[in-house]
Amino acid sequence: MTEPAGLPLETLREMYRRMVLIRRFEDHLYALFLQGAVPGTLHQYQGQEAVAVGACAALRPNDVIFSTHRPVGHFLARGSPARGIAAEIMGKASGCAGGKGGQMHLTDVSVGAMPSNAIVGANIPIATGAALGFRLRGQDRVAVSFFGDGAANTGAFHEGLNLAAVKDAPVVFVCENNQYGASTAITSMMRIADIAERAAAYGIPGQVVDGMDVVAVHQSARGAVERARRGDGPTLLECKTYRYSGHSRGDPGGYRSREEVQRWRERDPLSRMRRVLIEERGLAEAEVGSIERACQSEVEEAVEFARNSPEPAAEETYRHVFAEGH
Ligand SMILES: Cc1ncc(C[n+]2csc(CCOP(=O)(O)OP(=O)(O)O)c2C)c(N)n1
Ligand SMILES: [Mg+2]
Repeated sequence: MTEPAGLPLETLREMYRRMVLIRRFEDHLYALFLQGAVPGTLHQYQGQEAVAVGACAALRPNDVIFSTHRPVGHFLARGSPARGIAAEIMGKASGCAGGKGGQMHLTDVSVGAMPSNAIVGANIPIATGAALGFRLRGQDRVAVSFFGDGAANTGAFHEGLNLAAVKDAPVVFVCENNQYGASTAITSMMRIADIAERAAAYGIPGQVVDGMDVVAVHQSARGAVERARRGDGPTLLECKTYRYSGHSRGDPGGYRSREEVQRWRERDPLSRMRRVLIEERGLAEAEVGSIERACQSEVEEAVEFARNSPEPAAEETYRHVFAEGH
């Protein structure tokens, strides 16, 4: 574990809280999905919590994040309320996108969480464009693009990184290498061991990060965000991580061995942080327990809110399709 001594206890505690919130939220949604209460599918984030939380903790309120088909962790880490996310996933009018987006298209501009994009790799040039816009307007803001290992093989990745590099755009590319693009192992899709190496092709720094260690992610993200804010340009962070679930809810994950999943679970980011809080930072077990209970209540309350919310009205169907007032 990266030495957390430099970080205040309050920061560590809050990072732990957000990771627990994500885990409990995702576990609860899975149970609801099995009961048939969730329309569509789910792309879940259990196992990857340290990446979203470590990176988002390095941001200021007016920075922005761009997410993917797997956005729940990013949105909760950024501070988007669990209620609006739960309601969106259940297709309700009170959802953060009015129930029109569903699980893959969360949006909460009020916290700088831009509409998530389910087209693999597509947010990379978009985040670059947003960052370039900040720069041209002389704004002191940074954009973060989260994407997977699969996205690193799309054309958008290469175009986006190159454009960001030549323009010194204030963007941080956070590649969540969870070892698979759907059912395809990364080892059968790339000849290189580290995606971070690709940064060299664009003349920007690339760094491999332990994505199961929230402190490591946070420290690397802080460095990259500071560099971007200073005007020194983008960074590629490759966070090595793992998703415990299948790719989406219809996927039992039979292409992975039980031992492999177990090996990664032994490095669980929540258990690690829990140990640090109690054993290294002297937080009482009871206090950690109360953080966990509070997260559970927050999730249950959010789901109750979502369940009791109305469906969107039929007249809403064509609203937000075209820009209004132009
Ligand atoms: C351009 C495009 N191609 C294919 C898909 C179908 N698809 C959705 S998610 C996914 C795998 C993405 O893998 P990765 O980028 O590693 O993200 P992860 O699911 O592991 O988080 C694929 C192929 C898509 N949504 N967009
Ligand atoms: Mg992947």
